[in-house]
Amino acid sequence: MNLKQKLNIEEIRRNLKTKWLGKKIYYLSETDSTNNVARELAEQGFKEGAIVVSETQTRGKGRLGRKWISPKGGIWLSIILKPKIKPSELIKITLLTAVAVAKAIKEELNINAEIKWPNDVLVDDRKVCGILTETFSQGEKLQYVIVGIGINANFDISVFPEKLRCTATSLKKVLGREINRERIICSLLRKMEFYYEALLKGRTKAILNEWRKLSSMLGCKVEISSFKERFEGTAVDIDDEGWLIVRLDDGTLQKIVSGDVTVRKT
Ligand code: BT5
Repeated sequence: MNLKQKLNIEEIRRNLKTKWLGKKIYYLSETDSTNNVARELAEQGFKEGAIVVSETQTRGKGRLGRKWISPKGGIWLSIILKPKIKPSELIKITLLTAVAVAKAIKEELNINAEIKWPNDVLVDDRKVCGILTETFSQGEKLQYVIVGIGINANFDISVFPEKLRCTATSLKKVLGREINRERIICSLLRKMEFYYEALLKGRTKAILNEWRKLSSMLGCKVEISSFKERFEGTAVDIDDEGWLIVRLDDGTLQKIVSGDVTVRKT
């Protein structure tokens, strides 16, 4: 990798307009998973708002033990948070992160980014970002939350296995040029701080409304697959808790608390 391709952490520090988020940046050129490093740092007592960013990950993690492909040129970043919220509210952290990512992409790059419940950001109907929220508790008490954000930024999608090339994309592919990763990171962290503070102040409704505006799936036919079951319906809305509401073909409404969603746009 030449020097130009490396993240300029000084530039991020200079341009970051947050109060507390990202004020401590732990930078690595390679690691297994930034979420794992962030966890170690949280265990060592690193404060809320510290972030870990790596040029590449050798064992990037998706949900449910899935693999996240993390070549050089991407944005692989984890944030330590210590929210005083109920475990049932954690989904809202994933949702507000998706809002922050989608807005940062839209505003900085002038392209359309949409959110797919619960943890994807899409461009041109393909996944450009995934979010992995992991929580660590002691007994009943939530100790900290690690929010992992993976954005396919400056690499060609030829690095993906063939199957993924139909469902995933990169910002470089969409724009036909490399983007300024530092700017995206600064914008994303600023928005993340804003929406996270809104959550702590109880302004959930405003966050969920932003989510609705950015969602590509409400009103669409969806297929839901979870551990136990697989079914089809129409995505109607998210409720006040952030769970997805699906209308089944027999008219009944079902609340989805976890699972994978495939959107059928036709
Ligand atoms: C996610 O899981 O979408 C969460 C991804 C979180 C990645 C970040 S990177 C920084 C931090 N450190 C980590 O170790 N993780 C976080 P899920 O919804 O389960 O999606 C995983 C699935 O997406 C895989 O099974 C593949 O099908 C697909 N996939 C893998 N790599 C991808 C990529 N780079 N872009 C798009 N899709 C990908």
